[in-house]
Amino acid sequence: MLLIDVLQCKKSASVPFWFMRQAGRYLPEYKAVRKNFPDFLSFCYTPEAACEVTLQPISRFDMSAAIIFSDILVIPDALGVDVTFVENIGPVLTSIANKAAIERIGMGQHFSEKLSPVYKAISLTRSALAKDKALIGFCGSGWTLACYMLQGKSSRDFSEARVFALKEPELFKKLMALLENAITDHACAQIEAGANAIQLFDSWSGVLSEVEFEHYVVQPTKRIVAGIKNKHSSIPVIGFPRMCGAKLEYYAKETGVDAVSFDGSVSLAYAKKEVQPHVLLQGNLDSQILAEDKELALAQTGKILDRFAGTPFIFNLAHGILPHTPIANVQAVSDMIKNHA
Ligand code: 1CP
Repeated sequence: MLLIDVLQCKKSASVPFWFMRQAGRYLPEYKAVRKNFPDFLSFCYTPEAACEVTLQPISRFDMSAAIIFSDILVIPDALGVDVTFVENIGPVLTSIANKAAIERIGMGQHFSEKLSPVYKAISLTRSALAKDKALIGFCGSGWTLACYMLQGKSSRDFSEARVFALKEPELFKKLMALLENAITDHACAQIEAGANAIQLFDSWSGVLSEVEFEHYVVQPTKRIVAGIKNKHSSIPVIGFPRMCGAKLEYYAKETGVDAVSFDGSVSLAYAKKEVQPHVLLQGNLDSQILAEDKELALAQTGKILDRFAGTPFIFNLAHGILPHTPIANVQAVSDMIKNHA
């Protein structure tokens, strides 16, 4: 598996690539399956459907890895939080920003039973996927899951979640400890079902101050990575503290992740100079450029490849593929990466 070889720092002639949200609404074959499930979570919990859409982008674009079709919010769902996905709004959760609610949620037997369809989807997908392609499992990391659970919905700055953490430090600590256990458990179970690598999404790390970033992102991630490695020492972990800017170097040095995914909040020069000496890099084509302008996307892809090809590197986007992205643009970028020698 090219992706795993590179994550284990083996020399390779070609650049592995995959795209965040590579299974999604920009593909007509995804929409055809999606329309059978009015409820997004029941789609995630139907192993055959999740397996089918996980494989769709690989058939079209021949990426080096598939990422299991699921969502980060399956963890709050399995912990007993009420989670629904509302069309054109996104996730809506019953906020747990009070003592009684935090004390009510927990792992128990229910947790792994609820998530068993995800593990079934992983084992089906691993069997169906070509042997040279890696299968990536994933989880939201602690802060990002806490954001949705405390705020109850998406937000630009998650100010209610931040304020809760500052005003109720003991309750927040309790919630984060519970999440760290749940995330470690879910990551390990995905590995045991057949995932070859794990990505931890900390999508909302960019709203935090330096001190908050240390306590809500870096230290929890460090404990989660140690927990995963304790059981599965050879499985690579990729961390994605989205939009964290120059805090990325510290995250890379401190958390124990094997690789970091980076976005446009740092330059290619910064990533190469400050981060690559510590961990492998994955990134960072702008998703909007990919959606809007094929020529620009190819020019940017060329710049990224010129900078990083020949070093251990995984090509990816800065964030997920947008639903209006033309298939031709994804095809052109994929072809360019594959033909880059
Ligand atoms: O109907 C649909 O098609 C809903 C869109 C959708 C999809 C395709 C959602 C709702 N989730 C997903 C799948 C998903 N989510 C994957 C699949 C694997 C792949 O990449 O192909 C992954 C990795 C995720 C991860 C995820 N979900 C993140 C982390 C990455 C990121 O985008 O920052 C987050 C924050 C979520 C929450 C979520 N799920 C869906 C929505 C609309 C949201 C909210 C996003 C927000 O708050 O802005």
